[in-house]
Amino acid sequence: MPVNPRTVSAHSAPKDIAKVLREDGCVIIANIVAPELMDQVLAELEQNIATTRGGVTDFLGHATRRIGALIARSPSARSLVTHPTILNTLDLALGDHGSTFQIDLTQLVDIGPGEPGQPIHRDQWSFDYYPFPTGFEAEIATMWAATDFTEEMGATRVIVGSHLWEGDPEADPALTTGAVMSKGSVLLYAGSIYHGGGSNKSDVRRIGVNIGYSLGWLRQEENQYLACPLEIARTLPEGLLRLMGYQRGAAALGYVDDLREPLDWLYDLPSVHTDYVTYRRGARSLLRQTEPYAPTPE
Ligand SMILES: O=C(O)CCC(=O)C(=O)O
Repeated sequence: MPVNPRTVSAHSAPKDIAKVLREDGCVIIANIVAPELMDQVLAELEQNIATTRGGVTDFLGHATRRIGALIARSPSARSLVTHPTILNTLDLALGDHGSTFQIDLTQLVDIGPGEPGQPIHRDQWSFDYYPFPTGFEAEIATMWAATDFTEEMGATRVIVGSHLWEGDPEADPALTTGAVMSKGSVLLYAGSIYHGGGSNKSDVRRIGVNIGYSLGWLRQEENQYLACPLEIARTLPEGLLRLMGYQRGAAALGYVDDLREPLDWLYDLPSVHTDYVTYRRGARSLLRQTEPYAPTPE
């Protein structure tokens, strides 16, 4: 008998949200942002949505439009990426597995009427099907409801508890349930959980904003350095830049030229060397800096 994803309140403590995520592989946070914020995201992406066509494979969905580069294209989407409840939950859920974490991808997923269900999959398969140990999360995604998510409209389908399945068995779609939620709510789901976009049997579009996060030592799915022009990057808050990858993924991963932090490269600052322990202690907390970056040369 399929089990519904659990829903928690927007005022829940990150440790309680992380607990459900660890136990079930997914959790819905109800009404975490105002529906108007989601309208703003859609308005900022209107042109992109209007000029984007459906996908070319069954996986991408022929009646599904996917729009990326959300940090460059939608200033309002940036506040979803850096939402404190999400970052604090990720810190607990991903934190043990790396010095830091980063954005994996940003993508609006607009499922049109008549679209059949997406093949059920694990997002972590994108890491070349590496067999991560059961219970080890390398990636956690969010799906923000930019419209209501109903069963009929194609709410994301999940198999609660499947993040703990050993190996990669074939999943029976009959085991899935829809992550039903209202506009302004968010579904968090582990890279190891079986899930997929639902079939849209309604006559309206189901639109979600999919923002994924992965361990700092993995390659990002969406290349943030190329997806966001440098002149826009230089206007962004420090924490967001660090999440985009302008921060080493671990002490020696992703430095530029003379062992420089990518953020120092962005602002043409000299290199500051840190040892592994110092780096690991400080890196994750810096993701929470929400002010525009103000470089202070030595
Ligand atoms: O649109 C959805 O609900 C899920 C999308 C998804 O899982 C994917 O595209 O990998």
